[in-house]
Amino acid sequence: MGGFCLPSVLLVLFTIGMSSAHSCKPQMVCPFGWESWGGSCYKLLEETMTWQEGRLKCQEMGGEMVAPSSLEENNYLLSKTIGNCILINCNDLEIEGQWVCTPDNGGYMNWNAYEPNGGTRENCTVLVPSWSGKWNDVLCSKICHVICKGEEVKLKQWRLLASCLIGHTLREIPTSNVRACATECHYDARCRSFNVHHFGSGERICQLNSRTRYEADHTQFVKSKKPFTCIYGER
Ligand code: GN1
Ligand code: CA
Ligand code: CA
Repeated sequence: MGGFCLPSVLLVLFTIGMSSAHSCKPQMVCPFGWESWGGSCYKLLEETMTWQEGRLKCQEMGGEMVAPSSLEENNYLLSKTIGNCILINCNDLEIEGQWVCTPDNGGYMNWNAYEPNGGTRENCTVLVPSWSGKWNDVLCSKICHVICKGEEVKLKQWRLLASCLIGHTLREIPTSNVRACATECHYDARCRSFNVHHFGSGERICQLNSRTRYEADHTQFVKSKKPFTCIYGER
């Protein structure tokens, strides 16, 4: 449970991800399923796709297709790699030979020897694992892996109560802990509160709710039978 400010999240008052009076910095987190590296968050997408599709997909997920700004970051991407190319968010579509990267990566480039060489035919960029991560300009229709990059965010304060809100589930996620559930809720614009159900088997389920207890019928806010079989969280 590293990262919690209070001695035990389930024993004392129920607040997590907080910056409390002393000894607690605001906790920066990546969304569930994204990996934290160098103060940013990264996600390797499962499917391969074109450069344009990769840009859109990453934006839909609240990030940008990655354009590394250092050799360290380039090597990090290389270490994530499966397959034979990763799309890089740099292009010379507008003006041939004038490479533009998004978001601005400070002008970092890592072209392989004799690249870029494709003239007006090759206007998109890939990182080539078999070239130790060096870049190649390629056709924008080339199908490659995509890594999205996003910002770490402050985990907001959550009030936790030994209850559950019934009947307003947006979606359920198995095998989750309270913090992961809070993070998941944070990243779902529709999520207003969450429940974590603890079952006898040790299994936990994270339920994202479309309402808080104030917006629901009070009979739907049910006290946990044993102390922590159900935990409800709201901001
Ligand atoms: C590939 O397939 P070929 O050899 O014509 C590559 C070029 C590289 C070149 C380097 C679509 O071209 O971008 O510059 O190898 N084309 C694609 O040898 O990946
Ligand atoms: Ca070009
Ligand atoms: Ca090329």
